[in-house]
Amino acid sequence: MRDALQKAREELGADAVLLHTRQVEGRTIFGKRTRWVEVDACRGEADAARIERREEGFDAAGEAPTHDGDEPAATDAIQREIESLEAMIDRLSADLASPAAARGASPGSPLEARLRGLELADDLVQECLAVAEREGLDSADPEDPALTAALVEHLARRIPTDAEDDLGIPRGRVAFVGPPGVGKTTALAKLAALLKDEGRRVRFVGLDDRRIGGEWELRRYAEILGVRCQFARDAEDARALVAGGADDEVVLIDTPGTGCQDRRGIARLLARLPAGVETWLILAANLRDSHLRASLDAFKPFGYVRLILTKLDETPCAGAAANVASRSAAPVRFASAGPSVASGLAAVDAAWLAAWSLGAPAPASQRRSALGRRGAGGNSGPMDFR
Ligand SMILES: Nc1nc2c(ncn2[C@@H]2O[C@H](COP(=O)(O)OP(=O)(O)OP(=O)(O)O)[C@@H](O)[C@H]2O)c(=O)[nH]1
Ligand SMILES: [Mg+2]
Repeated sequence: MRDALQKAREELGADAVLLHTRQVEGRTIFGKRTRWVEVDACRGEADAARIERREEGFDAAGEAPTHDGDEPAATDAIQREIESLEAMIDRLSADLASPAAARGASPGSPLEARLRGLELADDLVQECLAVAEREGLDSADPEDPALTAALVEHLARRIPTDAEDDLGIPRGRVAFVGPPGVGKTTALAKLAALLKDEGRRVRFVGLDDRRIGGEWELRRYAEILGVRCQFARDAEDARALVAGGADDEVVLIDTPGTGCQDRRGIARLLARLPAGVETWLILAANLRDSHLRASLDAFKPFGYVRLILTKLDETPCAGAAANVASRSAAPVRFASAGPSVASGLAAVDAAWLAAWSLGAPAPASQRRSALGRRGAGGNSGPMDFR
């Protein structure tokens, strides 16, 4: 007991008080039987009294608890935890109300079964069924070309797209943000390769100081592509690097992966991004639908103007493309399929995304060059990477 008190005083200070002790039996990692004493302690008599009152389920005379020392910080942390749990519950409720719940119900027609099989979001499934009914099309034959064309047309109208005269080819300074591992750095390198093919000057600025190897990956891509590459150590550095350089240069900014629950990481990245930088959100089509939705929300403070959807080759649920695209106010501008930097990034638009999600071929009129120009030669067509 004396040892326990001594240890508690070393950790918590001279006025440490022991609350509970209990003997515990167990084994060491080598399997030998052992016993130890588990000790609960706190700082000073006042804390001990407060803990006792809480354990009994009330605060003295119904008074609001007084805060001192670290308590406000702890209360804030608990508040944040509660908010994040509430957000999680909201998302789970939304999931239950849509496709997952619907999977439990009997899928009415063969068309409904097909749409749910593609994991199209519930609201889009209902709309497609309504279109089929309104147009008098046969829901028993989901392969019917007239039905497919009507559904592609409907979904395409639900997806925001770039204006004809604004192809969304990055100009100026563009930062790629998004959750960890979605393919931000790869998409950045793929886009740089396309821009270089068009004779554009490209420079990389790296802000990824979080992941071991993040800097190396960008540097290596830069070497392969013959692109200048610089790394910013802090916000001031980032401002200077991004502001410098030629006016006709495209500066592509690589950022650390930031989880949609990581509010602190998002705030930190926002503070590091220089003003005047356009932000694009990168999402992977193989993420769960609830994760995609949470990411669309979590990155709103960046004011992202375009999306890139990656890993289309890795997802079994084609519907993810229409789900993401229809929920985002910013258009999905490029889609990526495959890790190779030399290929697999193509400009896409609403019609293409709708066709992809329904497993239909892209309309011939939508075939464009890799960067999205209509009629530019040598286009293999984005649908080739299905
Ligand atoms: N199959 C497939 N793999 C991809 C695609 N894009 C990227 N990858 C792979 O996904 C992994 C992660 O790619 P990165 O570009 O490093 O992802 P990131 O978002 O920059 O990752 P962090 O910086 O760690 O957040 C790598 O193994 C890439 O080769 C894609 O479209 N399809
Ligand atoms: Mg990266």
